[in-house]
Amino acid sequence: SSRIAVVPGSFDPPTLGHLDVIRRAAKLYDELHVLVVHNPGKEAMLPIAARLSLIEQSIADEGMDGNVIVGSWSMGLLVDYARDVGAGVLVKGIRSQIDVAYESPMAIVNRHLADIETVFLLPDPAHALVSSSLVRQVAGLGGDVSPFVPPAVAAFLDTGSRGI
Ligand code: COD
Repeated sequence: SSRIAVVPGSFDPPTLGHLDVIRRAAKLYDELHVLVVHNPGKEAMLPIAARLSLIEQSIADEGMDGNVIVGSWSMGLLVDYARDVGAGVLVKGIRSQIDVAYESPMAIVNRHLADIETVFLLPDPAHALVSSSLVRQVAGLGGDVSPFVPPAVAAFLDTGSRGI
């Protein structure tokens, strides 16, 4: 049977850390769904549609071979999406003990809810300190975010800040 996994995230905006996890997960599974999920616990900077098109463009620019599918999900449980597409695994990146503490209860709940396993990847040290919240802060203050995000995201945020 084919191995299908989901990489869920807020992707607000997508960063080089996200792209690293996606690139590596795409090598581990036959089919990888990158899913833009509304996180009710966070106030968003970008609408879902913008995040979706930025992650799509960034994945295409990286030339990731055809097994990555991009989607979004705002109705109900993440595991319902996973079940719908036949995925048995969620892939998440773990940067710190804070991520472990945040992700562990969700991983246990998701296993109980739907028998879905969560696989954790350690970040590439080059991107381990990059976060969407850091990028939002730098962009909001008018700084250069290009070292932290894919070119498509840097271009989008730059254009946005100039009000074009
Ligand atoms: N290096 C490696 N990994 C990274 C990096 C980096 N630099 N930056 C981020 N990541 C990882 C994160 O650890 C995470 O795994 C993923 O990339 C996405 O990160 P974010 O910040 O875009 O997304 P989050 O943390 O806001 O996650 C949002 C979700 C909605 C996916 C999450 O909250 C979730 O799984 N919710 C479950 C919803 C649900 O069904 N609830 C009911 C049962 S729990």
